[in-house]
Amino acid sequence: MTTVTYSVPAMHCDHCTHTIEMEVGELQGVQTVKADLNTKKVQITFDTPASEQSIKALLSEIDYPAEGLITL
Ligand SMILES: [Cu+2]
Repeated sequence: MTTVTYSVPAMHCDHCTHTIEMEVGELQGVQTVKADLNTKKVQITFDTPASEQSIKALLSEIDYPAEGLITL
């Protein structure tokens, strides 16, 4: 299991966090998605077949591009 945290500056309301959590959560292999509106960060845990690449591609597709990987 891998955990990544991305900065997603495009999120600006509860609708955004809901969309992100729903769409990314549907990706096969994704275990949990937590979008935080205050910090504009999304924390995702995943296993194969999901990958950082597929998650970032999906975020771009739904117009919430990940601007950076935050290393904890
Ligand atoms: Cu919004």
